Amino acid sequence: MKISRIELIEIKMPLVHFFETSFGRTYERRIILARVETANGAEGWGECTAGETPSYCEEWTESCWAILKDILSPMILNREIESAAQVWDLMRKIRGNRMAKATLETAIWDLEAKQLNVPLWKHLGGVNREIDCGVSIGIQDSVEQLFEKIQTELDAGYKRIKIKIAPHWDYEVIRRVRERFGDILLMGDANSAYTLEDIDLLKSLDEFDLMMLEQPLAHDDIVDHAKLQQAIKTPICLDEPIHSADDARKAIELKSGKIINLKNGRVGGHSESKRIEAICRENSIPVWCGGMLESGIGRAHNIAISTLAGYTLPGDVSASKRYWREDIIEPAVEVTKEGAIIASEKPGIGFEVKRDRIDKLAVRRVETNG
Ligand code: OSB
Ligand code: MG
Repeated sequence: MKISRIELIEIKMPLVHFFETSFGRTYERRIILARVETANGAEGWGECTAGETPSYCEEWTESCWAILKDILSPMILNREIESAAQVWDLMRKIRGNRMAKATLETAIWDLEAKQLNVPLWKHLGGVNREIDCGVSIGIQDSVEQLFEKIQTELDAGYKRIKIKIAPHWDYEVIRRVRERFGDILLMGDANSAYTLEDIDLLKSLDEFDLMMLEQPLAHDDIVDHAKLQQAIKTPICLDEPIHSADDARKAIELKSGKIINLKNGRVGGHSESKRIEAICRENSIPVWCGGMLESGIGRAHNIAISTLAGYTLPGDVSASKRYWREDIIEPAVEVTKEGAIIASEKPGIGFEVKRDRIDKLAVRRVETNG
């Protein structure tokens, strides 16, 4: 296939409720969408998962816009592309910038699946049409507010609750959540808010039987995490430092953690997610699909990749209405009363993209063709 047109569109969408992590609060998302098109009019959509500031990682909306527009789009445009699986290699000369790369890479996977007239999840090698869902609940203004949110999600059927933690919002909050909700599947995500100096506090969390503790230490560390894992019972789940299959291999070798939160954007797209899933499966390391407050397009890609065999734990991929008053896809992503999402049997990402809504939300647009 040949991509003859690439459209980048940035949209602005307010979240229905702010989302707070140890690195800050988000009220409104700035999301870059990519639409790739072939000469015969076939299209595919991808979403950039970078945040509004370089806080979760170095990439952010502005850096991704620049690199997508000036560097990556020209590398893809009018090139003979054998398959979506090869797109990663076409961008190999550019270091890092994986969220930007994933935007185009996933769009081309969608396009290819549509051309083959198969659902993307099947095209990626998925085996479980039904995926288990959990939720990620940000830091709240009060524990009562957190209780309310947890109750809402449990009532909706979600199978596991993740709460964000930070030094002002950890031991006592988790203790009260356990006391109030009993033995629900519960985990904490620190987004790198601690260091090894906090080892006593991190050890003390063992008493709560958390399903896992996500990314307690530095965003770029897998060495201290190995030391910490030796010292605590709670399984460590790595998020931020795993960018590639090689990173996953090294973390497994070092025993830096027992679980990986696998995010498409962070690793550069579906092809790298597939490689990481395979390595983790071979080593009996469970993976689950994380989220980056995606709009419907990124969410649909997350659903598709979550159907692979190695994604054995409930992920952070949940219903559109938890984030958006009105999503940019149709139907919106819904979760069953049993806390599952059923992947669509329609071709590609399996959802209709609401172009009108995207145009209404758009704050800038650029097109590369030739
Ligand atoms: O660490 O998993 C994370 C959101 C933004 C940045 C980092 C993270 C998150 C989430 C939200 O936990 C997951 C979601 O609901 O999309
Ligand atoms: Mg995380």
